[in-house]
Amino acid sequence: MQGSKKVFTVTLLTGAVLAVALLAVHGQTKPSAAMAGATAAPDRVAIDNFTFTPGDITVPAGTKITWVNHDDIPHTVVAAGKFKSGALDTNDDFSHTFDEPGTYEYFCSLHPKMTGKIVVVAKRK
Ligand SMILES: [Cu+2]
Repeated sequence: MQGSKKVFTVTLLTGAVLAVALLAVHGQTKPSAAMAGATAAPDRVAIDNFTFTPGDITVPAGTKITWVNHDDIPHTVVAAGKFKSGALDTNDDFSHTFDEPGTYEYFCSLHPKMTGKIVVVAKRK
């Protein structure tokens, strides 16, 4: 009797350890999957130190991109014939929704060396 009770206890303990191990593995996969989802569709471009960051992003059609000026001088966001912001002062933002797939190169009309690119791909089903 005493012997079988011990075996039963050990079995329970092993089960508990396995359950914890499984939970730990499961718990680790969840945040990384969420992070992959977050990086797959960036929708903000910071303007910082005369640079668009990220300068080159790929998004699915229908994505609304928002630029925010973090510099203490004005910048603009211009893609000839496609979209054009006014002068953005510090912390001002400008948004444009990209419905059509294509490559959109843009620049700052006040500092034409500042350039960036948005690549819009067909929406995944
Ligand atoms: Cu500028």
